[in-house]
Amino acid sequence: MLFQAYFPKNSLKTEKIRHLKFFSPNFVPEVQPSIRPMFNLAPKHTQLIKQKAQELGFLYCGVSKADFLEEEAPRLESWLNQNMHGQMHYMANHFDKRLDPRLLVDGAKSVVSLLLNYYPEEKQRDDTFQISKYAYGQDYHFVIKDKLKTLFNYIQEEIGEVGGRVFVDSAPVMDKVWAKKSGAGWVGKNSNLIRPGVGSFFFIAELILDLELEPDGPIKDYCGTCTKCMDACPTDAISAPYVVDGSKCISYFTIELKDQIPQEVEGKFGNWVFGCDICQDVCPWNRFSKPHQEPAFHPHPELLHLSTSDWVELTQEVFSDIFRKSAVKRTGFAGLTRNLRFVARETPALGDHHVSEDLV
Ligand code: B12
Ligand code: SF4
Ligand code: SF4
Repeated sequence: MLFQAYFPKNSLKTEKIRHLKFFSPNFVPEVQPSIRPMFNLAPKHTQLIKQKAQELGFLYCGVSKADFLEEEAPRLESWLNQNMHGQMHYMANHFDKRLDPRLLVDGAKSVVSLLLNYYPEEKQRDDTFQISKYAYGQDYHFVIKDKLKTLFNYIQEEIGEVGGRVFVDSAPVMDKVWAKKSGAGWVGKNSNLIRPGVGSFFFIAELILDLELEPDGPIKDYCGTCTKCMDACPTDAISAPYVVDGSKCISYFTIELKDQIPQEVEGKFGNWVFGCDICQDVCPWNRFSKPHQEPAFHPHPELLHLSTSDWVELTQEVFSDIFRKSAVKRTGFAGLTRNLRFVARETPALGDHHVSEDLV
């Protein structure tokens, strides 16, 4: 028997090692490289995690080695130096941690990247104010965090004492970069992660673990000569292929900016009042989008049918009811009405609906 060859039965020392180390999940015996693969548990553990992630409804689960993001460091630095984060001051914090997961989790060895589809079966009517599809249902932070915790608990039950943390947009982690490294897709010219045969309407989350796993490799970039997203962006926020100037993006103005929306972008928002999906809607890869199967992401039934005048007459009460658990609460009622006012004033071509003087 193989075990007996390394741990002769009547050795006291061996018995001690058996108890202390052998049953520890991270234990890799110090043997000759030619024999080591027999004890390499990384493939088995990786498989277990991927299988459970699929059961939990994630559309992809991939692994990368926790390491310093050398290629991204100068890009992030230049993005920040050009003030492309605008008033998103949190983006300038924790520069070192954002580039190295080992500074977030002691002894981190692997980053497990997970994708969760949010593409809705039914969309809002076209002739009214629009909110991004990602915000139709319940706030993804809570929905995904629950799933991540379930996955992490499962790992600890099945594999043993594994240290780590779960992340969904909740800490300085470069979600897209890790997902790209794990083979989930490529980062397109609109700077979103795109998965072949799926598109880009999904969230990204990760587990950073002190467990050795089998890394997946990145895939190729399939943008080719296409520039549809750059051509369609109404505020020229895609300042160069693969670079989004966050401070010029409609998503920033309508969700992140706390001040008044500046005059120079008046008339450029179309009918977007919370986020913007334009550079994803025009992306040819999103023709492959299929509706999600996540009940928590189903919209409040009233949301899909709100007309322009319903939006304009929105009260705090209706807002609280429709967006009770939604990410739209991030702007609050005051923020959303600021956006409605801005768009209603500058976009008269919203159909024949009368826009109330209250908002204009
Ligand atoms: C800040 C932020 C924003 C900001 C800034 C956007 C941005 N592109 O950074 C604003 C508010 C504008 C925003 C908008 C949106 N966001 Co956002 N956002 C984030 C956040 C918190 C950080 C992103 C980040 O690190 N930016 C910093 C810059 C430096 O990174 P970057 O854009 O990836 O820049 C890379 C490129 O510029 C590239 N690069 C630079 N030069 C060069 C040169 C070459 C040759 C190459 C190849 C690359 C390259 O390198 C940089 C570093 O990797 C992430 C969550 C997270 N923790 O990661 C979500 C996240 C990126 N957002 C997300 C979403 C869904 C959106 C919106 C679609 C929401 C909406 N509908 O309104 C829009 C999309 C806008 C867009 N086209 O990017 C998802 C993306 C999912 C996906 N499929 O990719 C994320 C991952 C949230 C999540 N956990 O799911 N977002
Ligand atoms: S989300 Fe809208 S504003 Fe932002 S980069 Fe894409 S198209 Fe431009
Ligand atoms: S629209 Fe074209 S260039 Fe832009 S992300 Fe999609 S494939 Fe790439």
